[in-house]
Amino acid sequence: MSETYDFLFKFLVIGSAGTGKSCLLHQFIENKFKQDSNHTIGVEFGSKVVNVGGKTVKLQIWDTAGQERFRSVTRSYYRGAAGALLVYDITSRETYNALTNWLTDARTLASPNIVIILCGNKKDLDADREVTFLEASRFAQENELMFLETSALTGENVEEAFLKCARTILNKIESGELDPERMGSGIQYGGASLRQLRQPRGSQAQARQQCSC
Ligand SMILES: Nc1nc2c(ncn2[C@@H]2O[C@H](COP(=O)(O)OP(=O)(O)O)[C@@H](O)[C@H]2O)c(=O)[nH]1
Ligand SMILES: [Mg+2]
Repeated sequence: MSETYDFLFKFLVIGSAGTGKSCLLHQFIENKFKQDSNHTIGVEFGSKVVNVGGKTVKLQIWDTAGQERFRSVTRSYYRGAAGALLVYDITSRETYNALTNWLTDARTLASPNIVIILCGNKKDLDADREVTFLEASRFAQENELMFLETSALTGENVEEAFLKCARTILNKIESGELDPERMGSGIQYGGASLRQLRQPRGSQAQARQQCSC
């Protein structure tokens, strides 16, 4: 299977309980709104192969599986993540106020280089809005986050959020800012790119020549 993609990125979905993290993951993977959002405790996990800038990337996405309800999201959950969706609910200032804590955890427990996109979810509930777009975009700018308002209900900007984050990671790999080989980078090579690495423009032939003399 790994033959079919160039890279694998580990992603997290973080933010306060009830912001719509599980629904965002479900909408991205299944292309539909998850109606019965039962708060099961266990591992919630999804993966999807996407095309980003001509590369095939497998996104391996971890959901908190309800742990955030007990303020006990574990270190092992964060370990080795390349990207994260940091979610608040635009109709709940409380979930917006909690962002700083989530951000600190992500940067200390995952990696200081983790690429994060801030998602103001429940965009469809504009009438009940407690946090303006402008306020959140300032917060995003100050904290070097990308930012989108999303709706797991209508699907608006859901795929865009995951793709934007993946594209940024890919750009950082290509510019050398991120090293996929660093321990805990959250990035793995798939079979497609390994084939290219094994045969980089005639260098194998060169290596063989050197060996034989
Ligand atoms: N109107 C609306 N409701 C949403 C949206 N996303 C999630 N919900 C609802 O918000 C509640 C919490 O969603 P859930 O995904 O379980 O949140 P989590 O605790 O962050 O995983 C559920 O009742 C969902 O139906 C959205 O984009 N719009
Ligand atoms: Mg959930």
